[in-house]
Amino acid sequence: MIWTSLLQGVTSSLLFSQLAATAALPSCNTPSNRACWVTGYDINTDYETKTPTTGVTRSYTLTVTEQDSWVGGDGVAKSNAMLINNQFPGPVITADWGDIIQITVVNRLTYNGTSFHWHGIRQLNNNINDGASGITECPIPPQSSKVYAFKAEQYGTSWYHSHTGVQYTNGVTGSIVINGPASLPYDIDLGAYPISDWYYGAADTIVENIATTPGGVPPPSSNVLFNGSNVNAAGTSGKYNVVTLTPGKRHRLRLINPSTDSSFTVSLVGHSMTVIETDFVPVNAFTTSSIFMGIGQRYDVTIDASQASGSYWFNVTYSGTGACGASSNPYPASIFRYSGAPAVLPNNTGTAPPDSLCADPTGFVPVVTRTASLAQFTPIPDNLNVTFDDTPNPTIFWNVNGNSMKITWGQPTLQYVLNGSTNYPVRENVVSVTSANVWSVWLITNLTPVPHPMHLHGHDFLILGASPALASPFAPNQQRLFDPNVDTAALSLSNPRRRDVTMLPSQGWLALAFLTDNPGAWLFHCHIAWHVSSGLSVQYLERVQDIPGAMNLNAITPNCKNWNNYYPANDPFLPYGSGI
Ligand SMILES: *[C@@H]1O[C@H](CO)[C@@H](O)[C@H](O)[C@H]1NC(C)=O
Ligand SMILES: *[C@@H]1O[C@H](CO)[C@@H](O)[C@H](O)[C@H]1NC(C)=O
Ligand SMILES: *[C@@H]1O[C@H](CO)[C@@H](O)[C@H](O)[C@H]1NC(C)=O
Ligand SMILES: *[C@@H]1O[C@H](CO)[C@@H](O)[C@H](O)[C@H]1NC(C)=O
Ligand SMILES: *[C@@H]1O[C@H](CO)[C@@H](O)[C@H](O)[C@H]1NC(C)=O
Ligand SMILES: *[C@@H]1O[C@H](CO)[C@@H](O)[C@H](O)[C@H]1NC(C)=O
Ligand SMILES: [Cu+2]
Repeated sequence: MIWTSLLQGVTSSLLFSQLAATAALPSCNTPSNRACWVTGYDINTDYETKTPTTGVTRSYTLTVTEQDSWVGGDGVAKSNAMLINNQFPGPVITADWGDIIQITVVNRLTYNGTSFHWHGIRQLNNNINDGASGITECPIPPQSSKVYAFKAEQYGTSWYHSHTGVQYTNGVTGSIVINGPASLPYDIDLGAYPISDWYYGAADTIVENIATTPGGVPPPSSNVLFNGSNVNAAGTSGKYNVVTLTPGKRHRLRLINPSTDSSFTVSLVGHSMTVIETDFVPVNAFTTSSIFMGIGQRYDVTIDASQASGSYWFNVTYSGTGACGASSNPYPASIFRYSGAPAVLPNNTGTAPPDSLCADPTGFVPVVTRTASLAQFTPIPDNLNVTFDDTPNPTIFWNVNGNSMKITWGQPTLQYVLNGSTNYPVRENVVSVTSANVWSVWLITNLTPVPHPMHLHGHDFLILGASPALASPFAPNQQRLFDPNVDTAALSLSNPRRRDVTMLPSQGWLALAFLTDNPGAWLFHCHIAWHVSSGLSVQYLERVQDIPGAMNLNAITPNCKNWNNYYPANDPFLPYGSGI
C-alpha cells in the first residue's frame, strides 16, 4: 500500500530516462575532481554556447495556499502567510546540468493571482516561462494552474519566487539547486542555505503603510530566518538553525539571500569561506572572512571543518549605515556544529565583519571569460536615472527616467507582441533594444540616498564599473555623476565580474553590459520588494522583431483567458503597487 502511494506521481518514463541518461553520460565528478562533470563538459565549458542534454525531466508540483495566522519557523504567528506545499521555504528544486525542469504551479490563494519566476535562469528563447506577471504572462487565477518548463542550461544555486505584487514577502519562495562542475574540490554538499528577513505582518498591509507615509521609510523586519528557522528576537521561542560540519572535511554551502528588504554580511566565527560561484557564474576560488549579500544574490562557498570540534556562530550583520535594511533581531545567527560536539550554544561571539557600506565585494574572476565592447555605448541616451517622490501623491513613487512602473496584469507585454501592437502605455517603462548579438551597455544613475540591488532577467550582466559606496549616504552634496571624459576609459571590459544582481550605490552610478542574444521582454528592477512594488523597474524589450520566431507566443493565451475571466478590471488593486 505504501509503495503504491509513493509511486503515484512518479512516471515510469521519468525513471527510465534517468537510467538511460546515467548510462549515456558517465560522471567524472568526484570529491577530488569537481571540475569534471561528464565527458566533454567541465568547469571550462561555456554553458551559454554548450550544455549537456540528459534526457531527464524533473517534475514538481508547487501548490500555493494562504493562512490567516501561521506559526512560522521562529515560533511566532505570522498574518496572511502564503506557503508553497504548506512549508516555508518551499521545496528545493533539484536537477542536474542539462535536465529539463517542469513545474506545475497550482494557485489555491483566496483572491490573489500568482506567477512564479525562476531567478537567474536564462530562459534562452523561452521568455514565456520567465514568470513575470504583466510582462511575460497573465497571473494564474485562484483555483487554476500553469505548467512552466525550461532546461537547466546553467548550474549552481538560485531561488524561485512569486512575481505578483509583494506576495513573496508572505512566504512564496524556495531554493533551486542545479548540480554541475565546480572550481574547487570538496567532500560534502550541505545544500541550499536561504537566509531571509521575515515579517509577522501581512505584506500587503506593510507595503500600503510604507507607500502612504511621507518619506516611505520601511519598518525593520521582525526576524531573520536561516533555512526557515531561528529563535525570535527576544529569544523566547523558536530554535537556532543548526548545520552539521564533519571534522576534517571540506563542505560546499549554497548561500542565498531571498529577502524583501535586507542586504547583509554573513560570517562564520573562526572560519573563512572560499567563494566558487557568484549567482550562476563559476569563479576562481576566492577566500574571504565575510561576504556581503545583496537581495537575490547567491554565493556558493566551501568551508573547511579544520578548527577545534565545537559550535560556532554563523552571523548576519547589517551595515552600520542603516541604508540596506534592519531587523528587530539585533544579532541574527545560526549555529554550525561539528558532528560529535555537545549540543550547547557557541561560547565565542566573534568580531563584527568590516562594514560593506552596502557594496558588492569585488575581486571575483569568472572561470569562463567574457570581453565587453563599448561600441554601442553613448552615456546619453543610454542612461537610466532613479529618483524618489517621497511625498505620498497618493502614494510615494520610485521612478526610472521619471516614470514609476505600473503594469496591467491582463495585458502582458508579450500580448502586445502577439498582437503586433507597439502602443505600450508609458508606465510600462519599455526600453527597446533592437540590435542582435551586441553588448548593450547601460549607465544607471542613482539620484537617491538609498542603494538598490538591481536584478536583470534573462541574462547575466557584466559589471563594467560603479562609483564607490558612501559611508554616510545622506549628504546631498555627495551626488556622483558619470563623467564620460574620465570614467569611460576606466571601465573594466576584460572579464569583469558577471552575475544577475549587483548593488547600485547611493548617490552614484553603475555601468552594466549584457549581450543581446535572447529575444524577449526582460525586467530590470530593484529587488527590494517595497521598491519594485512602488515602481523601481524598467523592462528591456529585446529584439521585439525576433520574439515570435524564437518561441510559441500563443502559449500565453489560455492562462490569459482564465485570468481575464477572473479579473476583468484593467487597473486592479492600484494605487498600492506596480503589480510586479
Ligand atoms: C491579495 O491577497 C491579500 C490577502 O488575502 C489581500 O489582502 C489583497 O487585497 C489581495 N490582493 C489582490 C489584488 O487580490
Ligand atoms: C536547508 O533545508 C533544505 C530542505 O530541507 C535542505 O535540503 C538543505 O540541506 C538545508 N541546508 C542546510 C545548509 O542545512
Ligand atoms: C568553547 O568553544 C570551543 C570551540 O567550539 C571549544 O573548543 C571549547 O571547548 C569551548 N569551551 C567551553 C568552555 O565550552
Ligand atoms: C553572532 O551571533 C550571536 C548570537 O546572536 C551573538 O551573540 C554574537 O555577538 C554575534 N557575533 C557577531 C560578530 O555579530
Ligand atoms: C531623469 O531622466 C529623465 C528622462 O531622461 C529626464 O527628463 C530627467 O531630467 C532626469 N532627471 C534628472 C534629475 O537628471
Ligand atoms: C490584443 O488583441 C485583442 C483582440 O483584438 C484585444 O482584445 C486586446 O486588448 C489586445 N491587447 C493588446 C495588449 O494589444
Ligand atoms: Cu530599491
